[in-house]
Amino acid sequence: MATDSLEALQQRIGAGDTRALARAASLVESQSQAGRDLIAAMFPQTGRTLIIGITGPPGAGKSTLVDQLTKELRSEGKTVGVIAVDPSSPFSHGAILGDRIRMQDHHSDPGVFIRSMATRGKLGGIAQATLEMALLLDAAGRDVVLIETVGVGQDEIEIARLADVTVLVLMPGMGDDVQAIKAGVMEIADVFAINKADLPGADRLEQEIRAMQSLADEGGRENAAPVRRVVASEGQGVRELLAVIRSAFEKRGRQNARADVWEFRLREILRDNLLEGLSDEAVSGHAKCVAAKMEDPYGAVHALRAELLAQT
Ligand SMILES: Nc1nc2c(ncn2[C@@H]2O[C@H](COP(=O)(O)OP(=O)(O)OP(=O)(O)O)[C@@H](O)[C@H]2O)c(=O)[nH]1
Ligand SMILES: [Mg+2]
Repeated sequence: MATDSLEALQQRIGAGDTRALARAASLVESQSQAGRDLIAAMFPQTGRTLIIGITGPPGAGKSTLVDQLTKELRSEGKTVGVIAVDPSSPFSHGAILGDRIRMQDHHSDPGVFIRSMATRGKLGGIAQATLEMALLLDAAGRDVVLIETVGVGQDEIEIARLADVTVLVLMPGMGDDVQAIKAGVMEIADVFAINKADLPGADRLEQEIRAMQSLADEGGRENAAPVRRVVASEGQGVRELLAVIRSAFEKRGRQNARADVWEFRLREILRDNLLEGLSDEAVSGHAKCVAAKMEDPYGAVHALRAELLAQT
């Protein structure tokens, strides 16, 4: 892309032009250099957006909550960007499609920009692409960006941590599932949302969360992540949840919170960037050699590094 058109695009995005934003989103989505150049150029304008990560097990009501948070934010006059990420499954495009249909209420509203993203079966990349999309929306002046990730595996957790504030959505009746997902997942939550509080079992779920928090008990009770009940399908408790999300971010101190988040983001970008420079075949080729004891692991890493350096 010629420099002048990149500049023109930058100006239009800065002015809040939704079509320019859609065009830039495509550049970012295709992980093109032009997309990165654009974000780098617009980076000084970023940092005003509150990026909220919404994660949790399938069916907990994340999309319904994203929809309700969007409604609430729009009623405040705030502009919103929504990124729906599916890092793990190539089969759940149906879910994302369903979410899109649900979000159609907002489709005629230029104050809501929705983008869904899925992996293309490449090593790494999705965390970086998600972050780039969030930064683009930030540069474009969106007040709040909501990132919904599906599932609670390692990949999803990493993506959730790219946000300024991470909300873990749980629902009653998961029984021992809470136990199953607690390892490594509970810690990422800045805020717990107990959704479907209209169903039986919300009390028990809240007790389980509190019990886990007191086991971890890192910074004492007042530092424990707040727990809020919502009925997303009815919009109940959504305003309160939003207030809690905002204060969770403010409480850590804006600058500190940002530096913490950026430390994580930089590691993610670095890792994705490095992996991006290598083909899947190169990595799996060395893996086969190491498995067959034809190469030691450090030799493999050395060879892969040499391959990366040769490109620069
Ligand atoms: N009873 C009840 N049902 C709800 C509530 N919120 C959402 N649901 C329903 O729960 C189902 C799943 O909601 P989604 O918002 O699609 O859940 P999700 O977490 O986005 O699901 P995935 O993206 O597939 O992981 C839908 O049928 C919703 O209508 C609630 O507060 N109470
Ligand atoms: Mg969903």
